[in-house]
Amino acid sequence: MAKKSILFIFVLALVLGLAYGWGFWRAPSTEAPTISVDESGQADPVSERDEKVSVSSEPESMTEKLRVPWELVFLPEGEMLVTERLGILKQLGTDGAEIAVPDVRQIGEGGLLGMTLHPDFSNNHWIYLYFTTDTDGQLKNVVERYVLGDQKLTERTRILDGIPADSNHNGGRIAFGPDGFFYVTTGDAGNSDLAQNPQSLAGKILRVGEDGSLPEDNPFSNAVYSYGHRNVQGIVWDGSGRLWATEHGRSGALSGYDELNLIERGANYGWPTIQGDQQREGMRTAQKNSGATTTWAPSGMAFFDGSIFFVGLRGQALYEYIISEDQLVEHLKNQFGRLRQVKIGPDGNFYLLTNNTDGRGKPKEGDDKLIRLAPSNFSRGQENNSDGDKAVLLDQSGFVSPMDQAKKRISKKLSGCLSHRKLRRLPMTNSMADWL
Ligand SMILES: [Ca+2]
Repeated sequence: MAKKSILFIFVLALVLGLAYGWGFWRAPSTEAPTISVDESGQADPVSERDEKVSVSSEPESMTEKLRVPWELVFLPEGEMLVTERLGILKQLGTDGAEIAVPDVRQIGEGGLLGMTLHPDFSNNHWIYLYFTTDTDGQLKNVVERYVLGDQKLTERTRILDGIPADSNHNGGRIAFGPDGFFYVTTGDAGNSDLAQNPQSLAGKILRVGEDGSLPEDNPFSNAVYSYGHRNVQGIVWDGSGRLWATEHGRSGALSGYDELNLIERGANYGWPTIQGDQQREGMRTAQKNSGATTTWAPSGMAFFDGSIFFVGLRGQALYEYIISEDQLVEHLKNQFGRLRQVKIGPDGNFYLLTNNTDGRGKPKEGDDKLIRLAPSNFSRGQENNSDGDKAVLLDQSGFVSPMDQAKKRISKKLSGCLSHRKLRRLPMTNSMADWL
């Protein structure tokens, strides 16, 4: 009897001990959702990233076999337009129309690049295009405005002319700001001295009116808004109306020092005088840089849920800069190859353009693609990462030490069993027609 009691107590203790241990082990999964705070100070449950959209969290290939796509816009009726660098405006939808843009010269990184719609597009049908041309004997970048009609462009109007061009460093992103002005990003066209010259349109962010007219408060009495840039291919405004821009750092044997900058009117962003964390009076040091040994080759940007998202070409990732935490997170690393643009659609989803067919990438089957992903693919912060997300928290310089990588792998293995998000390989069978 005594033996049985002892055995009973022993078994009871064992069961209670295991139960306690299991509960302790399981503790993280029963916690309330992590609350993040965006730059406006408003608490925002991370789970809200799932609520605004109706699609599954699986990435979907919306359209394939694009030829070096550079920009996409969403038309009011639900279709999309994509620029292809060779000079084609491709309408994605039931008709799949292709519109040739006149006088585009595709050379190196140049060609048909940026595109945006006028804020009142529904009424005026104005579409803006940034492209490289050499029709009057000089290679240059220009911005033209057209009326987008039924599968054709009419009422051609040149808004900006004479932006220095070269086979590399052509900038090319265009967008309307919350102030109603039209912003244009340019590159130094391979001549870094031009970036520091406020009278040159090279290596700048430009700001003009919808017809190319000069705003009265531009800092240098020309189209220049900020200067000292090397090659800006991404701009976006955050929830507070602040302008952010990505910029390519030095290239060649010495790569790295790619930048994320917070842009202010008239400011000098330092190229080629300062790089990385260097400081100089009268110049702005980047908000974040990739460090001396890491290359993002950053391009298009989007703002979502308190974060600045931007894509990387050579970095082959979608980067997320969490503004309130001053923290950089890497998503989708090496999953889709080189990425040119990220946009948030009217449906709340992320849309990515790959850039694997211009000779610098390794095209996968169906490249180049337009890919749709639900925001739930991007859990926030290191502790929050799901196993499928493959997000990596980058330190100040963008470098993750091997020890940190190992720690991260172990922590992911542990958290993987708690994960409810899996980002599987992209199914290659979906077409735009299926989606529409
Ligand atoms: Ca800089």
